[in-house]
Amino acid sequence: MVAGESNRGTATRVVVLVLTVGILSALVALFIGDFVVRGPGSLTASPATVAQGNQPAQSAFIHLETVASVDSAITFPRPNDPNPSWVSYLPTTILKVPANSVVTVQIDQEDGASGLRNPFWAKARGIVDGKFHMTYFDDQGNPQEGDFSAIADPATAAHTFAIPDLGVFVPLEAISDAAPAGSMNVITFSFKTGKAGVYHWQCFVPCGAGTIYGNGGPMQTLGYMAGFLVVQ
Ligand SMILES: [Cu+2]
Repeated sequence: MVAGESNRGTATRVVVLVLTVGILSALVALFIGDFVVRGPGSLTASPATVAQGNQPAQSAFIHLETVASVDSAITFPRPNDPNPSWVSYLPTTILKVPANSVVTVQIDQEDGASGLRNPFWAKARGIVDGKFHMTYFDDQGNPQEGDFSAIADPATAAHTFAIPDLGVFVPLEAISDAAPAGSMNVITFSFKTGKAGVYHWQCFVPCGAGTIYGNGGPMQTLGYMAGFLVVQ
């Protein structure tokens, strides 16, 4: 072997190595970029428009919807979702709210019952006055309204709205089988935020139908049954 051939061999190996590293880097960048682009957007609380009795001056309002499948949304359609058949909170699960304030949440609940595995979560906790307001449909399909500290039967929970680190747990009653098509239960409650921080929140009903124990898919994916409350 002459020296020239050896140099050419080395040069070829270097070129192959550089190309390989370059291609791998590009793939990693594409993967991360795709995740960032497709990740859930955020929803910033708007100033509260409804007087809430004795609540502090600083207050905020968040409007959400829970659906049996993303493609059946009434209030917040989310076209081009990668999982249109998944159960979900809408429009997103990344919620931005002010620190040291009262946050009022309205949830348009349209899903049927999955039931709570632990009846403990049927009781509301950590909310202002200990009660949530709910308009709903009874067993006869008649519209009803009232203030509740719990849902009567843990088996009729569709979802929960829970922020464990803030002690907030709210059960969401399933839509009655007798309710007219396209109906929703509207659940409203308030909770207080303290210091700034990022708090995980999630649903505690194993509502991921078709997954192991109902705890896969939408229960494990940001933007469906879990998210972050950004207190700022
Ligand atoms: Cu759920």
